[in-house]
Amino acid sequence: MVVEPVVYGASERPPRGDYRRAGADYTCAQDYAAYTARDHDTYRRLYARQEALLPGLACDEFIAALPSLGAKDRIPRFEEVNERLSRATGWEIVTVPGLIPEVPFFTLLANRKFPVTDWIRTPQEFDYIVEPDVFHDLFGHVPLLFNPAFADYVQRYGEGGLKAHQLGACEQLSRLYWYTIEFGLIAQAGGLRAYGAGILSSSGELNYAVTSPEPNRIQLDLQRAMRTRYKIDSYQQTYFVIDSFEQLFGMTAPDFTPLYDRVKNLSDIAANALQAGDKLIQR
Ligand code: HBI
Ligand code: FE
Repeated sequence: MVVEPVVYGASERPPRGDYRRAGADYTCAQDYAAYTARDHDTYRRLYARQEALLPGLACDEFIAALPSLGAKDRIPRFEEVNERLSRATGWEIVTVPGLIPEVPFFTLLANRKFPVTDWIRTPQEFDYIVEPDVFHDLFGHVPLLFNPAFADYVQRYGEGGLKAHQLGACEQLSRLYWYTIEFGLIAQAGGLRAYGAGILSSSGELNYAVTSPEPNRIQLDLQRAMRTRYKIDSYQQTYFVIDSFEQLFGMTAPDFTPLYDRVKNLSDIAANALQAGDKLIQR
């Protein structure tokens, strides 16, 4: 789940995180002492509920890597996760107070650093939260960084983001992020499975994305995804499907510049629309 870093006017509630803690690169230290027993219990409950939902819905690689997060009954110390993650794929998670601007975000990814928010939602927000908290970022995003092909894709996405920023193509690239890293589906031997963090960390959308007859499911095409608008506060109306993480990595090998040039002159596609040429994927 990604919400644009919003400038909070005086009338709106301030961002959840304390950005005064952050340095120039927007990273800070995980404030482990600040967690209350209630915070750890919220994490334990979220983890237990989501783990029980995974079989038959989450991709094989996610299920295999999840135990690498370590503790289930408390919020893990990020440095504990990093001991395993850095050995697996050379990635490390860094702490951020919340959503950060695009260029610092892309810069971190390009350097194999994944930004993980360190605060956790309140019990009242157990079922839904607008901004990414530590459960969304850690449970949703980090396990697949243990998979080499996916980890390479995320770094290449970060490198592409810095290029996109120079070309004024961030909107197109954020759609690609949304429809892969956040809400992507993958076709596996057992059937369709989720690999996107926004799906994997959601108690309701995980079953919906993989099994509901309502949404469109389309074979991933970069241009099509970059043209497609998305919703940030409801289940997706369209999901894009890949065949493997190696395929996803391979798709992003060529320079995106000609792709941006084409997409910029084409109209946006509504989140629920189908287009001629869409390769529909059946559940
Ligand atoms: N910041 N912490 C954080 N996490 C994200 O996933 C994130 C972000 N800032 C911007 C962003 N995602 C999206 O706009 C990307 O498409 C760039
Ligand atoms: Fe996310």
